[in-house]
Amino acid sequence: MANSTEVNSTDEIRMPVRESSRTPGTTNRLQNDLISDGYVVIRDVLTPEQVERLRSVSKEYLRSGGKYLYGGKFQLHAMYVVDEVARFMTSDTILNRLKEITRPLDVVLTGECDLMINTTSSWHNDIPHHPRCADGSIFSDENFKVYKIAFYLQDQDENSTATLKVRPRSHLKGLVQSLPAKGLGVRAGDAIIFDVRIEHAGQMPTLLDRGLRKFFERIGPLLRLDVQKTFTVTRSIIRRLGRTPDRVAVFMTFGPSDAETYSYAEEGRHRHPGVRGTLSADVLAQLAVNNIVPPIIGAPA
Ligand SMILES: O=C(O)CCC(=O)C(=O)O
Repeated sequence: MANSTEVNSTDEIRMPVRESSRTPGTTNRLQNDLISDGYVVIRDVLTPEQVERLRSVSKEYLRSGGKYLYGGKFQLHAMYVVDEVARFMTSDTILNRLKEITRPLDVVLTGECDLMINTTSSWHNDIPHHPRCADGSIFSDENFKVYKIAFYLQDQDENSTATLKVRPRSHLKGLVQSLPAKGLGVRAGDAIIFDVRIEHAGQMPTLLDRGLRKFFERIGPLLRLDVQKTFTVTRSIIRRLGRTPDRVAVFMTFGPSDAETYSYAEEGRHRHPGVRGTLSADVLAQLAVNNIVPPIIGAPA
């Protein structure tokens, strides 16, 4: 059912919908869909002006900042380096949605917050290093509720090669290539929230991308080229010649304040021990008002 036109039941949720389930012990529709399918799309979270601003801040930063990677550029833990991204990702608009998902528990931000432009990505999940991935126990753990919120800052049709693809329900099964894939059609301003265990893929590398990367990997060391940079620059020339618009996105990982989220974040912290960041006083104040401790990954060891 690749690129199915079937719609996940929450695909049509529009802002500002407040489906609070204030009764303890009950779950709301966002929570139910995430638990069963492993992803939801929430429409119109951002205004066109917010999309425009976030896109321009991200592009401006990535012009000189970030790392050449996967055929594009990438900034890990972006909220520590771009204050406007931190402000944006911790705004009431976004935190209120996250609270709906983590309630009745508080929101925990793990500190993972990626900014990217024109990167490629094949099928994967975001927990390959988690100790409980090896024996598969993480996939049957119904208490594991760690999610990523993704903003793609351009329209991405469900059949476009650029759009995020998921294998619904694979978050409960592990890497299962036999499950049908679904392209998530979004408009700039929509949010996609997905379980970090779900199998997903972004803009897949084309045959040309694969060929170029192999070629640069072979000749790079001989010519003392930075392979990743050369690959990215070549792709960007090809994109420009083909008038392909930039593909820009921002991601942030979060979960409820429980043992599973803390353990996921700790594992990330060990993998990125060098990441030490500061958040502005305004961002820290906004987190405090919302009962959110500063993200674990950026905290001093
Ligand atoms: O480039 C994309 O859309 C995929 C992003 C992704 O795989 C991730 O954030 O884990």
